[in-house]
Amino acid sequence: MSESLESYSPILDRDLADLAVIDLGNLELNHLNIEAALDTISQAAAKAAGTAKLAIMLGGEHTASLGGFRGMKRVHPDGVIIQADAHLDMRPDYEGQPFTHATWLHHVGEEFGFDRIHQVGLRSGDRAEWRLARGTTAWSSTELSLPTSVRERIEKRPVYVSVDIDVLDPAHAPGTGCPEPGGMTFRELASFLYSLEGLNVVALDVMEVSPNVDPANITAAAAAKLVREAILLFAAE
Ligand SMILES: [Mn+2]
Repeated sequence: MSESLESYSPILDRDLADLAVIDLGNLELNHLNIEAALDTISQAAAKAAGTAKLAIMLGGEHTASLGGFRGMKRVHPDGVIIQADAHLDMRPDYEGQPFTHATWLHHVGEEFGFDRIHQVGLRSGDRAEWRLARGTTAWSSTELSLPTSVRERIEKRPVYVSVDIDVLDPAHAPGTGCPEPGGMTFRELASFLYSLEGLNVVALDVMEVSPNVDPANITAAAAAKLVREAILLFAAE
């Protein structure tokens, strides 16, 4: 979808043509078990976070974000995460599996501390997840915004932003595994992204984009534009 997208952002008045953008290619994960796949993702994320001003991952199953955050933390031990998602993803296990799109953030909390976690745009999860989120995370909200007090606590700490495309309303992103009504418009999500300017965002992923269930390519178009704006926002001076 990026081929049909302009490299210039009129809102930011910046152009991808002025930046060095490197595609590190796809990760071959299909033959790996989940632990090995997460290790592969983590190594790639550490390499990207260690060399680029902004490391980006595109997916794909949201479990991969656990590997992405692990890799980013190797380079930036003080890093925190901001997740924009319809779902809390905080179950301790899901259908008997420890590592899934519904549990990956629980692992982030257990491995690095639940106080590293900031969640926005939430509107789905079971009662235990909501209790855990409300009791332990730095911020968990149904709103797509971060209060000033939360921003001030993050200060200049390195930030990993994880966007589940299902934070958008299914009307704006129908091509995803778990569409959840009552979501955001693309403009609202872009505005949230712009609101993060000034934070030290060093890594970002956009996950759960499934073009195969979206014949109109609305979802991929949204993801591509969001990534362009993110690059121009956080990687350009
Ligand atoms: Mn989700």
